[in-house]
Amino acid sequence: MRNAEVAELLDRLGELVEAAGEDRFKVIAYHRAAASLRNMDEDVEQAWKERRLEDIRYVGEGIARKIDEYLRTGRLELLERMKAKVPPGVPKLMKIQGIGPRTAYHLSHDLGIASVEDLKSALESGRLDSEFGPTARGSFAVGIEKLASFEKRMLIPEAEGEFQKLASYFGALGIEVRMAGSLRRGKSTVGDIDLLSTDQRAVDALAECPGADQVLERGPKRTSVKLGSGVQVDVRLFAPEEYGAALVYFTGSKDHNIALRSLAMGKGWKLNEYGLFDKDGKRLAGGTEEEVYSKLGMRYIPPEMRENRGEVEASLRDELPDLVAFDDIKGDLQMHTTWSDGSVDLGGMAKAAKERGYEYIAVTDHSMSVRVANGLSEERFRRQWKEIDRLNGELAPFRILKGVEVEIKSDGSLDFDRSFLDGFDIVGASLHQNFSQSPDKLTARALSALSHPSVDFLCHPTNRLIGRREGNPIDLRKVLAAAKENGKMLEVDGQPKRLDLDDVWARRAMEEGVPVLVDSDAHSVGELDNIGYGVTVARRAWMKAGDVANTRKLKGFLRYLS
Ligand code: DGT
Ligand code: CA
Ligand code: CA
Ligand code: ZN
Repeated sequence: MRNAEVAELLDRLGELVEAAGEDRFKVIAYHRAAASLRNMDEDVEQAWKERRLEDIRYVGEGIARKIDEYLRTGRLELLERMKAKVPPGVPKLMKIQGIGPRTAYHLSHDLGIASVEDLKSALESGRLDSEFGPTARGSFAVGIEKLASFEKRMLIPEAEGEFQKLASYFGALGIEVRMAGSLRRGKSTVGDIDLLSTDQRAVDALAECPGADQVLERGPKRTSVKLGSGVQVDVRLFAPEEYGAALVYFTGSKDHNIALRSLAMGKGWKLNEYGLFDKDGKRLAGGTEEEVYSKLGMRYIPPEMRENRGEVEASLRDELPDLVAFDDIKGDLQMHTTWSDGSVDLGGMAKAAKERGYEYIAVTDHSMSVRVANGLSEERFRRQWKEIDRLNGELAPFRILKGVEVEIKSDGSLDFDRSFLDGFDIVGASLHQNFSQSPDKLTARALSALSHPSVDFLCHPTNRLIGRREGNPIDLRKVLAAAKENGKMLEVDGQPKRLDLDDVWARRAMEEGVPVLVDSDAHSVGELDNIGYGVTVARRAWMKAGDVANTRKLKGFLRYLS
């Protein structure tokens, strides 16, 4: 599959075109085609060989020609020309929040600042004091900070992908390794990958791993490498009687460890990565995690809960919740098809969902004012409903709910009026536009959707894009209160770049008694798996099956909706 590679190329081209200050529509077109390539399940090279590039969504004649040139020759003339035209570092500088093409051009072309590091040292040296006022300089500094903290961390699928590759590499050598760290806890972003093993060969094997570009540290009990992708991986070696304590320690979180350690100290014991010891240094536990927790008088704590957010106390009182699991989910309530911006047709999505064992799904294509996503008019929705009715006949007892992700417009009104919206089985409302409004206005938009009689849930409430855009500054306390008052649900969107609501707010929603639904927001068959990331968020939010609306069976869910 070269889809990711070609998508990357188009994104690069889009960035350069944007940096050159050229046509906005071209920029959007390149990025949109790139996203479409990433989303699709088919191999772009295959489509190319069969001369079907233009059948790919958002790939028109011009972009098809560029993909063809690249796959034929391994390079793209236009990209090279743009690289020559755009001063060095401009696309990179534009990644800093608050720096647009013009400022980036000025910085690079006139001031010789060709990288984020350059900008940082120029700011520190005072060299820019005569060029920019204190407000602008302050916002550059904030933007640099944010970029740095974003760029260092991976989203879960990337981290999982790297882990899978490593696990099969070690597996082929007959070496068992276990995952620890933030990846095991299911955190939405992962800094580096932590592995543990009891097998002596693991430390050398990691250093010799084909993907390892750079060995950062190599000792008898620990190796640390940097992979070609820039990801750092640590492997640490422990004796079998230490392994459980090591798993606890390196799974973390640090705050969880500190809480455990002080609990041990309270008993006059010592807890570290090698085991739990009494005051004479005699080993009390260490071989397994269960043993360590149990010796401390606790139930085993699932890794997702280990954030020192009350889990230690709950475990001591034997009040840990029985966390929701993927198998509890009976239906997926947000997904897109080729009717709007998905890459698979309705029948394809429905059949794939049925094969996954769901009892129901909701198809929630965008409504008409989301033009970039090819949003549907009333008339097109009516045609889609006919197709849904036909498919429901074919796939019964599996059920496709007629859904919509209806746009909340700038004034808080919805794309469709009530009489039309009531024709849907389920209505999710969301914001995709005009985020520059004041926090009050943005909050009012969400609240007005939550008071609309036809709306069932609010989609991705903050609109964050992890690593790229912080959530909107809406008042989530008010959103929770309104959802509760009006009996609406809030979404945990399982797209790894969204995970919105996040774990902290999902937990607050649950505590306030606001029902939450967990869905994939899939735009392709493969992305139906996103729901697993959403379930992880729900587990990190301490949710039981009963706290997630779509763990209900079809009948119960329909009753609940009405
Ligand atoms: P990351 O990699 O930034 O996404 O987050 P983690 O949680 O994987 O952190 P990492 O890789 O620095 O360390 C792995 C675990 O090791 C961490 O979750 C807890 C444990 N750990 C690391 N440093 C300390 C420490 O100074 N004190 C304690 N108690 N535990 C630590
Ligand atoms: Ca880590
Ligand atoms: Ca680490
Ligand atoms: Zn959406």
